[in-house]
Amino acid sequence: MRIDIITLFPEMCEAVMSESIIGRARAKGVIEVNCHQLRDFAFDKHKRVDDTTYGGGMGMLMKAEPIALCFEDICKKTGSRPHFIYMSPKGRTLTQQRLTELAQMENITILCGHYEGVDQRLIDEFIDEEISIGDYVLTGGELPALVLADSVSRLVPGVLSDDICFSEESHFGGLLEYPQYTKPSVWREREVPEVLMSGHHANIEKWRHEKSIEETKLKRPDLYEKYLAENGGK
Ligand code: 58G
Repeated sequence: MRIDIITLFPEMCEAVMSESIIGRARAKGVIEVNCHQLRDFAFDKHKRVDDTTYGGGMGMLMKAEPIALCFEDICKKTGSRPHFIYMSPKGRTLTQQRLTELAQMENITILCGHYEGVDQRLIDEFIDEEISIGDYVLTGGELPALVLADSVSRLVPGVLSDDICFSEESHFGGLLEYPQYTKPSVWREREVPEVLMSGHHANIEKWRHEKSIEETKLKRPDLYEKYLAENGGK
């Protein structure tokens, strides 16, 4: 998969996407990430990427043409028309389900907005999908774009090592994950649940499933209700 990010802060995006698992996946060539400086596509003498809004109001908006030119350059470089996503609080909230669909795509391009957003005509002409990472407003689209790039990348085959492989659905089949423990077996007088030390795999499975249900009922009653509706008698 190839991910292109259009931003006024390419170094910020580059830095985040160079660390840890994502950085390693890029080095291995399993994913390709390119961060583009939008200002390089502003061809007026002041390299303007923003301007005042028609109809008044105090805010500034991002101009359409630099974004269009940057995206068209990406199309030329990829020899394709990538799925073009705008990170926006107006978008549909990102879910693990949508991520599994996006992970099938060969090329995605992510636009990071600033100021009060982007000229609506750019959205109407080019944007395939507006995505939000949650109901709150940030100063820029970079953090949401990086959340999307990270969460979609880890679903691409070869990005995660076998021992940290992901579960197919979000929340482990509609439930929250069971509690987990590592060494030492006693920490500050707290012991690891005995069943986990028993080596009895059937009992361990049963305990984990019960804990998952308990945890979900307590912390996410909305998910628990859905789970009950789908798994009725069981
Ligand atoms: C209102 C305010 C509309 C994504 C700002 C558009 C982007 C939150 C999210 C904007 C974002 C999210 C300008 C700054 C988009 C633009 C950007 N804030 N919830 N802010 O995913």
